[in-house]
Order: sequence, then C-alpha cells, then structure tokens
Amino acid sequence: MNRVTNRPARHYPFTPEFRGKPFFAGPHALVRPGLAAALARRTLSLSLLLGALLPLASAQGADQPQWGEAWSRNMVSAERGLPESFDPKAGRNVRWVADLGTETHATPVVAKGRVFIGTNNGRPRDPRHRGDRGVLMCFDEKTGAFLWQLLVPKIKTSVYWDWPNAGICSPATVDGDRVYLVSNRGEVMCLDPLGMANGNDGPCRDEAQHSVPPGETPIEPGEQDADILWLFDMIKECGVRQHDSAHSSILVHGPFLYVNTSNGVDDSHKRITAPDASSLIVLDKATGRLIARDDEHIGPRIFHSTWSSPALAEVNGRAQIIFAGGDGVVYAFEPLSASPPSGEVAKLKKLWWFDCDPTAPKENVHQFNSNRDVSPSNIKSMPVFHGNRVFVTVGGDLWWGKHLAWLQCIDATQTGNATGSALKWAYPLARHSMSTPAVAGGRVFVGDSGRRVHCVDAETGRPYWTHEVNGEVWASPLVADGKVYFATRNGDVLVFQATREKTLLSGIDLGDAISGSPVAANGVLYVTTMTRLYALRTGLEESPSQAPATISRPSALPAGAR
Ligand SMILES: [Ca+2]
Repeated sequence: MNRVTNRPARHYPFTPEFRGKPFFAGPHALVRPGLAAALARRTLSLSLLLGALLPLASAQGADQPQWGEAWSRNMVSAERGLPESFDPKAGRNVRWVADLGTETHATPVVAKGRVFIGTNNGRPRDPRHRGDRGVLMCFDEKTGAFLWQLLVPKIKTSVYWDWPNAGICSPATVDGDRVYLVSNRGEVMCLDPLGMANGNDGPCRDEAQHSVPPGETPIEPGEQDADILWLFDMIKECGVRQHDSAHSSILVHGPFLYVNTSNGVDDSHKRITAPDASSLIVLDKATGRLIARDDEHIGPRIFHSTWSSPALAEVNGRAQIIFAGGDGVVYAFEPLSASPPSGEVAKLKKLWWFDCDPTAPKENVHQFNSNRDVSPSNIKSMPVFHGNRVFVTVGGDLWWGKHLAWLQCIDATQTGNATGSALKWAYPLARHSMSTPAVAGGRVFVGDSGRRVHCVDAETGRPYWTHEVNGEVWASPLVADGKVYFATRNGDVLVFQATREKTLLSGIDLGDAISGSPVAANGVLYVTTMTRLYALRTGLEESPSQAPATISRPSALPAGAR
C-alpha cells in the first residue's frame, strides 16, 4: 500500500444535520465549553465556506493492516470522506461501537473485513475465562460484531513484567492470511484471522492450555477463540527481561518479521538484568524461527524499556530498517536478504546510527533514575521515514527521566556515525512524547505529554502552530482527508485542518482516556478509548432510530473500572 497525503487541503464533507448551524450546541454535544467558544468564533465563516463545497467525497477503500503507513510508519492515510465530527450519544456519524475491556492501550488494525484490537479481560466476553488477561479481540469490520478473541494469562513474576490490567498493548500486523502479534507474555504469535471457526490450524495445538494460567485446567477453545498457528517466546528463547509490558508493532519485510523485544530494567528501575538480550530480532514469518538479531549491545544503556517498533526506509533506492533503541539512539540496519543456514542466527549489519541526545549520560545511566533535570533520553514512539529523512520524538523518560524532549529530523543518507552531522533540526517538546509523528504536505504533526499538540514545518522545524489540550497525548496523530486527528488521555478527540494555519474543526469528549491512535480504513475512522472501539463514518444521521442496529450497547462496568 502506497499512501500519499502530500496533496493540498481538500474540501470537507458536511452532513446535512449540522450544515449551517453550530453543531456543538445540540443537546448531545460532548464539547467542553471552552472548546465550544473557540469553535463558535469560526463556525459562521466555516459554515458559509463549506456549505458551497459539496458534494461528499467518496471513500478510497483500503485496509489498514499495520500501525502507520506500510512501512514508513508515517501516521497518514489516503482515506477520504472521514467525519470531521461525531456524536456517539446521538449516533451521528457512528457506524458501530464495540465494547472492549476496561483498559485498552493498543491501536486497531483493519484487514480482510476484520478489525483487530488488543485490550484486557476487564469485561469478560467468555464466562469461562475470568480474571486479568491479555486479550486480542476480532470484530467484523462492517457490523462490529464480535468474532473471536485471544486470551493470554498474565506474567505473575512481578507487576513490572506485565502491568496489571494493561492487557495486550501491541497492535497486530496482518499480512496475507496471517495475523502477527506480540502478546503480553512477550510471545510473537502467528494467528489465523478466521480463528477457530474454521478449525484448529497450524502446528500449535495447545491453545486450551495456553489460554489459562500455568497449572490451571485447560479450557477447550470454541468457535469464538483464537487459533494460534505458531508462537515464539522472546523471554524464553532470547532471555529478554520485558518491562511493564510488551509493546511492539511487527514490521513485515519479505519473508521476515522485525520485532522489538521490550527488553528493559528490573523492578528497581536501576538495573538491567538482561544486558546481552537483543533489542531487535528477526523471525521467519512462516515458521517463527529466529534468524537474526542486533549486535549493538544496547542493553546496559536502556533507561527504561524497548518499546519503539522498527520502520522501513528506502534511502536513495536502498532499503534500510530504522530502529530506535531504548538508549535514545536511532539505528539503521541492512535488511536481511536471505535466511542463514539452519541453526544459525545472523547478526544485523548496521549502516548508520544517530544518537539523539549525545551529551546525555552514557555510563551507569540508571543512577539518573528520577532525575528530572539530567538523564539519558529514550524513544517510545516509532521513527517515521519521509523524503530521505527520519522524524522521531525523543527525550527524558516520562516516568523516570528528565523533562526535556524533542521532535528531531535526521538525514537518513549518511553512513557510519551520523550523530550530530545528520541532524537537520530539533524542535522542543515537553515532558516526553509517545506520539509517532505524521508528516504530510511539508508539515509535521505531533503531540506530547506536556499537553500540547504541534504543527511544525518539515523543512525547518519551525512551528506553524501549537494548541494546548486537556490531557497528555499518548496517541499518535492521524493525518487523513485534509484533517489531523489528535486524541488525549483526558478523552478528547480534536480535529484540525491539516494546514499551516490553525483551524479547529471539532472537539469531542468521549469521557474515557485514549491511548490508542486514531486510524482510518475503507472510508471509516476508528477511535479507541480505554473501554470502547468507535467506528465512525460520515453521513450517518443524528437519530437514535437510525443508529446501526448492530451497535453494541455498553454493559455496566465492573467496580474499579474507568
Ligand atoms: Ca483456524
């Protein structure tokens, strides 16, 4: 899929029910008063302008089978006709809503008529499986009907291996007729997108045992359970000390899977117990065999964990794997062209590297734990490749490090040690950023944990505009259809025009924290809160009677749920 959004801002579809009237003022509106006032200042002129700019655009109709653009990781989509506002209470522009668990930190992917999203088991779909679990749910793309789920027991070694109720945080990757996923137990899994409904396929046959905690009686899978084809245990096979949670979006390149390992510090946060474990590994996608690993000895310098997933670049026609380590360094590796002989594990060849924070401490880094002024930097978002450049957010760890953070632009055409020389510009962010940038039309959009979103000139790093928001931004933005969608930990979705001038189109308060990134596929926008997955499409009228019959009504939340 080659998705390009370097096109001029286009006209926005305007559904009849709010053409010419302030759509935030209705009884079902979820817009906060301050936001409403800001919107009111521009509503009249916008309405007059847009009223003349119909008809509706048609949807493009492409799947979104991985997190970000394949495989630049750019947070852009070529989908059109996406809603600039929606109202879940009234059903306006809402195709369906699916209940998730009580915490959802993953981003949905959409492929082959199905939507896959990681969550927890806070609201059990299967009464046989109760208690904290990692869960991957699969829904029908058109109706939101629940199809099947993967249930993965928690690691009980300590909370710092597999954080309670965090669920499966990793986004899935769909490639052909396979779903690839990293579970909360640090297992790389290959799943059948059709689940058990078509039988138990693949060499893995012990799903019954795998779905329950060790030592408990196996539960035989039914038609609404996942079908694991193979799995590779990174903790067992690679000696990884996963920290807090496994978080990885698998990159598929030819027959290979590139997977970051989530290797990190121990419970004290002041020691690396697996200094020799890999940060990046490569598996054969057909069999799960380990065929390559990095040889960079990143372990001792990992300040917290290894949560950034690799991107694929094509630099002057040459493919490169771009990987951001838990040490704040961006590495470029040569992609594998063939598997090593049976029994051997190849070492990835480094092409260049760039230390994003070269003056930060490099030795005994964990003594700077909890130092908010001086600490190493790390990278939790994904590096984005665009136009021979890498865009990355980097800085002190949100929980344990300094408050300094930046959006950086790196020249990807260098070789060897590119630290310093490859820096095109650095733009200051606040209190770290988990947000993978969206680069489109010569602009870079990103949010930070300092409660601000930014539009920056991609060439110079100078800001076009910023906007204060009501919560930390953990989600990545999405640029699509001439708009940029931001989501906050306070539960707001903010929609701006993706232009150099700041134009806030709408703000919707979903009343529930948002970690997952907005995505678009087949003309539909997906927004994921802690507890619900919203499928949003332009042109669905504001009327409860016209709300989709398949809408999944939220059930009562258990005690302690958000
Ligand atoms: Ca099957």
